[in-house]
Amino acid sequence: MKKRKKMSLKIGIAGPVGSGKTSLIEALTNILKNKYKIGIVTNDIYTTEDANYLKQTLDLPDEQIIGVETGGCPHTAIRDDISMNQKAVQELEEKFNPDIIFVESGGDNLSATFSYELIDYYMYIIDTAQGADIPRKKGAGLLFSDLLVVNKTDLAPYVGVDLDSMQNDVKENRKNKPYVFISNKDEKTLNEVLEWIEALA
Ligand SMILES: Nc1nc2c(ncn2[C@@H]2O[C@H](COP(=O)(O)OP(=O)(O)OP(=O)(O)O)[C@@H](O)[C@H]2O)c(=O)[nH]1
Ligand SMILES: [Mg+2]
Repeated sequence: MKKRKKMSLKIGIAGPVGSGKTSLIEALTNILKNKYKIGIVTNDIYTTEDANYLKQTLDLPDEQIIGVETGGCPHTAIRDDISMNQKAVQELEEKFNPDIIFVESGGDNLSATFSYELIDYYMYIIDTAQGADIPRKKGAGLLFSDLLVVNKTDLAPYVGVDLDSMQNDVKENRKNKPYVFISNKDEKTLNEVLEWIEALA
């Protein structure tokens, strides 16, 4: 394990419902866990479903995964009143001193963003099956996140999405900020996300 004297690197993952936030955390953790100590905080409105799923599928001690049940607007819990998430992050830091903590937002709409009081950097994840026009519709996460992830490229042909044209729209709206197109079903496409994380860790 890499030794860190400073606080954990906290990476937020926001994005619309079902875009692939939990699946991305699962895939990244499976690769990163051999080199870094990982902690995970998930947000769901009414349950701890995502945390329960990750506890079942990941080879991590259950205590390193905390499910926050926000009980209300998912924006609020990651941007305005971040106290529930801060408590979960602090618990992980005090007990395990993780190198990296992933904080998954509850599935939301295009206006979700993280407070930088809670995380150091955040990804915003959309997917091709939501339609090619999503990048043109903009939104704070899409424009300003530290990394934009366009997931489910494997589904593009089935939903009539032209990836080249979507890429042009993403490029135009992101200006100089980074973005990646990935498919969680194709592990090698995760490399750019891994490189982005490792450059910060
Ligand atoms: N075909 C395909 N399916 C994917 C991909 N990534 C995720 N999925 C599937 O999409 C569904 C939703 O993925 P999740 O990871 O649960 O999405 P999420 O953003 O965490 O969802 P919420 O937490 O409910 O907002 C699951 O059935 C995944 O298996 C991908 O790249 N390609
Ligand atoms: Mg999820």
